[in-house]
Amino acid sequence: MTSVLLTGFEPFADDPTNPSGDAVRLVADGWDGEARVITEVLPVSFDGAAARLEELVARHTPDVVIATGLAGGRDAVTPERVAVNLQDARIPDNAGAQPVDVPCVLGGATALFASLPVKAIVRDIAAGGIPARVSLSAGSYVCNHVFYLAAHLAETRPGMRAGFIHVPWDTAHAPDGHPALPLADIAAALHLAIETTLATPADISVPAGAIH
Ligand code: PCA
Repeated sequence: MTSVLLTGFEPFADDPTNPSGDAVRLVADGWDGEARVITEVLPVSFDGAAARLEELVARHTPDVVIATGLAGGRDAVTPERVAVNLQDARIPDNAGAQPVDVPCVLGGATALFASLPVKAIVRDIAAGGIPARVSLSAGSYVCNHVFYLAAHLAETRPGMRAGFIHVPWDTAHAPDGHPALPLADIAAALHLAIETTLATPADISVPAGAIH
């Protein structure tokens, strides 16, 4: 049976909740598809999240890994296209670590692409009435780190596809005046991302780049 590992994150910085972790729990509760979906909420810790991800991939040997996290301030669900081999933390992680200018994987490629069909995912989420667009930077904090490791693991595991989706704040917890989406929409978007990935072996070719 096809299996999908879907991860979110625990809260970090000033936020009491993290919509990625909350949405992943909702997806698990509502999943009725053919594939087996394994969900996990990762610690916001460079070392802790990486170790947990490696353990989960080794234990479950998923066909697809979709990691997700919060990008507070974004106004859309954003599948990430590129992971960079760089940890440069503006704030300490939840374990107190603040790596600066350290590679995610020593000797690894400078950057790795997602192997999810990011453009088809955006198309299908947007068709569901939820704002979505491809992102070309996952930053240099814990989310990028987990994304890079997932993409790195995918390189050594033929058949495994991996990527990352950043989500906005959820409406109930966004700071005043900031963009947000209802948690149910964020969960629906992640559900669609799984379905699209399973139905789309190769991404569609449509423009989704950015001029800046
Ligand atoms: N967002 C952070 C880390 C955890 C999360 O949900 C990030 O974008 O790196």
